Amino acid sequence: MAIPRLAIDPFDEAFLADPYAHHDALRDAGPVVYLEPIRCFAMARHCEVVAALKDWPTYVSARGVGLSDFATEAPWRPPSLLLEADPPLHDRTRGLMNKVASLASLRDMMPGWRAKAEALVERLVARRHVDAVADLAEAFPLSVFPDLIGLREEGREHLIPYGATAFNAFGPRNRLYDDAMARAAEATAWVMDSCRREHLRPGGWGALVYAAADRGECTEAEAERLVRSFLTAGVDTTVNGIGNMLYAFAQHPEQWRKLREDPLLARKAFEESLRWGGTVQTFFRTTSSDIGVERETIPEGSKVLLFLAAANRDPRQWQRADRFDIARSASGHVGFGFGIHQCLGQMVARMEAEALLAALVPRVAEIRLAGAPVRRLNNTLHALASLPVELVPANGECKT
Ligand code: 4IA
Repeated sequence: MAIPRLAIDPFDEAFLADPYAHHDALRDAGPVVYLEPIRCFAMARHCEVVAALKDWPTYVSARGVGLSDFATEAPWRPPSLLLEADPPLHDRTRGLMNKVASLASLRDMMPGWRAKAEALVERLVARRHVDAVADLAEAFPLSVFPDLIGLREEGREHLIPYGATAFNAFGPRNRLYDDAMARAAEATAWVMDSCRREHLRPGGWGALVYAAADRGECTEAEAERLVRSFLTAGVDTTVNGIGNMLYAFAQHPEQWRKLREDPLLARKAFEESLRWGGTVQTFFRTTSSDIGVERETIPEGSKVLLFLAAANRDPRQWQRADRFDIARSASGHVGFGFGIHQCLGQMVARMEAEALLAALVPRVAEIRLAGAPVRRLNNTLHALASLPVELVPANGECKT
């Protein structure tokens, strides 16, 4: 058996508009495939994706986790000290950031986040017809996350466009890449400037990174770049994670009823929505040595595309993988990645989603689709531009 050569372009706009329609072909072709249009290897089965993510010495990140190879092409921005780094650098920065993004500091935030979610949802239920993207999926994270970091107020509207740019930049130089770069200058400049010590409020996670620099755990310049990681990774991801979750419930009203009957399923529901309709669809690694596969060789220095979202619906791993079922155990999903790079902010994402669900469940009987959802194409993210819904008010019949 040779490595199958496929003509599939996973960054083609038809693919990006409906990636799930193409995953069977990728998974069924073999454990490793070669994608002719982008000239790189790829894996879409759960077992192989997890194995590659675990094996960081072989599948490295420091040459970039997009299609562009930092060994031969200059990155569009200075590389991330977390995402685009390998041990030992990665372990030092990650250790520092793990302490900043502690569960304890998040727990303190939760009552305030819940109150904000409740106030938002009450306003929206009164309006009844809303855009679940702008009004919920964007509005809620933007009302809590920038304050968590301690970001200055002015210019926060640049956060989502900056995220969209960064995630498009992991793909090939297609139209999405070029359009993002053409519009990137202002948002990028604002984000870079916002990472400076003097622009970060005391007590926020940004200031805590600089406190680590003061203790000698990193340099001032590293602190600035680490704060940038929060701003790149923390907004467009949670926005679309929440958006995709609300869309999943709009498509599966019986699952929303199930959640209302048992609100303790909220945590599982968010995990299942990440498995079933995840935000981060793909990531690359680069091979650090020749790897023997199927009597062929993946040469050293090859880009390998990992289809996280396809792994998350691999029927080899999950029963009825295509079913959105909030009561199942989605644990083992790779929506937050896996291994040493697994999402640093995953608890932030969970707490945002849970605060929002806790506000919605008792107040909303049904999240009813009220128009055609519009996708926002992105080379990495499964994103929504708008999701018109009717929030059907609950009449106090809910158990909570
Ligand atoms: C960074 C994988 C994604 C959520 C991500 C994007 C950017 C960064 C980290 C993670 O800039 O460090």
